[in-house]
Amino acid sequence: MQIKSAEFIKGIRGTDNILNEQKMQVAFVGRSNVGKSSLMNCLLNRVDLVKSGKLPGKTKEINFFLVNDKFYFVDLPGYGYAKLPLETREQLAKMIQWYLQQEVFKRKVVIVLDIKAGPNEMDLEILRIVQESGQEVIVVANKADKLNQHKQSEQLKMISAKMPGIIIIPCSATTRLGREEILKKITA
Ligand SMILES: Nc1nc2c(ncn2[C@@H]2O[C@H](COP(=O)(O)OP(=O)(O)OP(=O)(O)O)[C@@H](O)[C@H]2O)c(=O)[nH]1
Ligand SMILES: [Mg+2]
Repeated sequence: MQIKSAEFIKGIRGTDNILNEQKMQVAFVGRSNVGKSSLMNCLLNRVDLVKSGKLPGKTKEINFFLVNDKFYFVDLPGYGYAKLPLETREQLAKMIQWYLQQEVFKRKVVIVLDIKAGPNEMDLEILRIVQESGQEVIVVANKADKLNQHKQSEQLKMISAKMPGIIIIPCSATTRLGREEILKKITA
């Protein structure tokens, strides 16, 4: 897929008319700091369209980006950032689950993992929710640039064992590894 255009439309925290539009939503979910926003910039060939950063907890709303005037990329806040107050973490977790349970025209969910850490309970819970509701899921293991080839395949095996039957795509927002493969899945 060629990215011809990408623009920020809006950030939401609860119900909104954008959810009723007849456009596919490609949602990026995962733990705080795994690189969801960076990966979106990489896929969209943009440096800083999606706000990313050194401080975890950067993304606080559900942000919609219109791609090629055709579908939305949806950037979700990360979960589990330990330095946020428990109440805030719970609110964010609720918002993510609320969004994933909204019935929309069509949705694909990209679960972003850190290849070094693999999935935690919340990642596995989200995988269950998404699979039970029959939505398509794409699992990517980001920050592969931090590991050598041998370590990468070890980690991919570990992740596969925790997520049986799912293809795990190794990727890096930094080196753009895996970009084409992810875009293919998104548009398949
Ligand atoms: N080495 C390396 N660093 C990365 C990669 N992707 C993201 N990062 C870095 O990881 C940090 C977090 O990236 P973000 O894209 O803000 O992560 P996020 O998942 O959107 O974080 P939240 O919005 O807090 O949930 C930043 O310092 C990025 O530069 C990658 O593939 N490789
Ligand atoms: Mg983010």
